Amino acid sequence: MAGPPDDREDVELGVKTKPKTQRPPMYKVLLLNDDFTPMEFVVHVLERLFAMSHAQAIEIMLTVHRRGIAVVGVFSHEVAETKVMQVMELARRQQHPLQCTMEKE
Ligand code: TYC
Repeated sequence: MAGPPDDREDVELGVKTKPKTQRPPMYKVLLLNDDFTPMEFVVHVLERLFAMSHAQAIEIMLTVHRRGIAVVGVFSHEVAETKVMQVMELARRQQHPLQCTMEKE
């Protein structure tokens, strides 16, 4: 910064500088349980769209099955929206009632 400290524009104008630690908001992608979607289909979706290992996918699927809901990943708004759409589209094509949603972190 050129000049003495009180020459700085933000000091003179009293403009608040945004903290450097500010990050864009992130979104949790959530998978919901239902009584009809086959477990293997949920595992397949988690492997294919969330790049999980088979073991990880089984673990998350079982968490959703037992607890009703689980976070499957945290992404930017755009990526989260795309993931939700892809899950819903795969489920729709196979006529499974699987539900996926997103929520601001
Ligand atoms: N509850 C389903 C069953 O017993 C399996 C399931 C798991 C469905 C996770 C949805 O997000 C889900 N077949």
